[in-house]
Amino acid sequence: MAESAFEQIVASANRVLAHPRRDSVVRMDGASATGGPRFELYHSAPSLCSFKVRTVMFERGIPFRSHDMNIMPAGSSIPENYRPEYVGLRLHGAPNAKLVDGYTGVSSVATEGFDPCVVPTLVDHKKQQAVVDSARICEYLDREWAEGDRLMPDELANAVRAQVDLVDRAPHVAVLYGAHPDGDNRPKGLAVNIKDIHAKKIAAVEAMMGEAEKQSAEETLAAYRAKITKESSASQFVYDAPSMRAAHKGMAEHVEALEAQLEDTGGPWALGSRYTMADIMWTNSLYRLKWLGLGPLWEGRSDRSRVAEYTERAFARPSFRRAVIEWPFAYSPSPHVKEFSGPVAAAKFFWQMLRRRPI
Ligand SMILES: N[C@@H](CCC(=O)N[C@@H](CS)C(=O)NCC(=O)O)C(=O)O
Repeated sequence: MAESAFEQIVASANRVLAHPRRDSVVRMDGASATGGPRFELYHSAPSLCSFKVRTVMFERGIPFRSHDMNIMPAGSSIPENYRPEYVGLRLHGAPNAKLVDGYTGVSSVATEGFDPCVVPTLVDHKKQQAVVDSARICEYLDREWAEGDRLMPDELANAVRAQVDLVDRAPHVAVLYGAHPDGDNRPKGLAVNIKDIHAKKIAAVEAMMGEAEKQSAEETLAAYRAKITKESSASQFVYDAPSMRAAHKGMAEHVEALEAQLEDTGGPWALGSRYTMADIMWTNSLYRLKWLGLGPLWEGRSDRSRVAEYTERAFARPSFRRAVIEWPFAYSPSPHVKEFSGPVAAAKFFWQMLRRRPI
């Protein structure tokens, strides 16, 4: 049978992304396994938005074909998410989206617009469509996968969505890529890795533009221009002290909002007795903050004791452990989290790097 137009787009992305050690099929215990997986996920080991989707996959037991992509510009290598074939796949999943046109320290489509050059992207071979944006992907997977309990049951859908949105709008990227102007506690290795990151991203996108220009690929060129606009604005934001102070204040309010939510519902989970999609978002957000050295936003504070107790439960969840803590190269060493601190964690990380991440 002839390949559909959609499958041709997917195949063309897969040809350029194929990598023997970073492509795999993730099988789940208990999930029905007939034929190849229905879903294909384009994501990256250390990306927060990818953590969210992977955690949903493991929580719901959804098998998937994994493309663990290299999204960091290093040396002369181009991040795989800037490849025109991959950008084309994302554009296919967001035909009328308003492209990103600035940067406020947040990576939400709702506040920034659609970034065509990022991960994650989901392909659903059954429905022949690409789904973009982590919040949409998570909701889509939960709705489409019939086996097991929903993370967004109908009766809680609006309440869950409100929490997902809250986490989505918190300035996670600002506090990752920018230092607090009054003190930088981020892991040392991170600072080396992301030095001048926005300028490097711009250079990498510019390097890709030549090819798109030669082919007069207007849609791809517009996508690249939007990305450059965003990254130029980001490079100013992260060096602007008032913007970074505001981002940190936003994070403190973010944690305060969870404390209030847990008080309101009585816990143990964000919406009460049932573990939902909201908890997947909060777990990944809080762990990222802790890894960055922002645990004191709740640790040792009597007015944030609910959040502190919540993290104990949330970080122990098996789906989160498999999707993030045990996923190779998800986090680099940090003195702020026990799983990734100390000489054993450092040795493990460098061993993984040697084995898994050739570009
Ligand atoms: N709103 C999007 C944001 C996606 C996003 O910003 N992804 C980051 C990783 S978490 C990325 O791919 N960055 C690479 C780049 O900007 O070059 C989502 O939730 O999927």
